[in-house]
Amino acid sequence: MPEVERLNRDYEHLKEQLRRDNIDIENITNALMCLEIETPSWGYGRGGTRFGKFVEGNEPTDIFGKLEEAAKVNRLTGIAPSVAIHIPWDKVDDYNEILNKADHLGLRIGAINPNLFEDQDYKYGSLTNTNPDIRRKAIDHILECIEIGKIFNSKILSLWLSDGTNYPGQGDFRDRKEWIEESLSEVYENLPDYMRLLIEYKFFEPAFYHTDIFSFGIALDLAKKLGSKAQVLVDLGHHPRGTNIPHIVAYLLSECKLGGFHLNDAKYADDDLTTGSIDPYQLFLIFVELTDPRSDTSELAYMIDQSHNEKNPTEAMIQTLENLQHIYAKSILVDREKLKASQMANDTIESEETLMKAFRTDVTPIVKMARHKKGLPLSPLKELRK
Ligand code: PSV
Ligand code: MN
Repeated sequence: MPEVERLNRDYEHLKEQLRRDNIDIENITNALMCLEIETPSWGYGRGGTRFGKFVEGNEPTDIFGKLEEAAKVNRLTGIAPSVAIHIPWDKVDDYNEILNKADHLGLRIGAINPNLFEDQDYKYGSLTNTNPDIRRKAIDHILECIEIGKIFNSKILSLWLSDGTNYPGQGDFRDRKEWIEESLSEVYENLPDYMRLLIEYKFFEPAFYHTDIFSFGIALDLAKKLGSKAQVLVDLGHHPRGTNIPHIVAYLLSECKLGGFHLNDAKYADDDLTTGSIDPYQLFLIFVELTDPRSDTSELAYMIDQSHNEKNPTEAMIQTLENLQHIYAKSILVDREKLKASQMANDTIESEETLMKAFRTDVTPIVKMARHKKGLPLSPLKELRK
């Protein structure tokens, strides 16, 4: 049977099944057609570990080649029209060249990521360095990134601070807190109206004793002190094992302080693996919070932050997008009224069953129909490998 015919049959079958639960399949298909996920320029290069890097030889090394890969991904999936950049990894003399290239490829540049972790001057911290000249240099770099963002009309300045210490007594926690607050105030004052500052936290690494912005609580506190244009960025790999990330997401949403995600998956720490590869159920529970009718996600930035050592980065990117489409559709299937009723009645089994029912539903026909309606290949990964 031809693929489209099979799809129509499976879609009608699922439509009927969902109708019995008063779910309109078209709403989910339409929602899926609107989903957009940003891919990172750095995710198209070959990743590595400190033990080595295995290259195939055909990975792009500059921003222009990376944009071509991103365009391929967007052409095949239709949901990744923007690309995040990292400065200075993507530094060029004339940013209009990036602008023109992106435009030509049907892409736009999304979040600008300053890099405060590689320069030799940052050995003992960037915004928290005891040397005021180095703190100045770090602030100036962020301000430069705001200027670069203006060229692209970018709505997001995405800040991750690697600052921390390795040994007890090495740094003064309170001085460092003050320096961060001072620096970020200056950054905040220089943001154009349309740009938001997203503060990314990370439990540990590269520092092992303490990290200045190690938790969502600290990022939230900073964002609240700064104002409405500052929000928190949740990188899924930046938590201690066992952390309830869906709870963090719900908390931030209820405070209107969830700015965006760095999507990936992890088995141990910041593994940067394909999103949904290790714990798809956790990803589902995160999306259950995001698709809760009370959540305002209109400005939320879904961004990928992955690094691949053995997988081909472009293939891994498509796998991630596919996983996200499936999980997103499943999360919309949750019967919210039923869930609320069972929660109010303290019926734990029924609450969990309500989630499980949605999670177990095979939404492949919806994902494929959303692609079909946009004139995209039904199986982007297969198409790429042809
Ligand atoms: C740090 O681990 C991080 O998650 C930040 O977002 C950086 O910008 C990115 O990874 C670099 O790969
Ligand atoms: Mn990240």
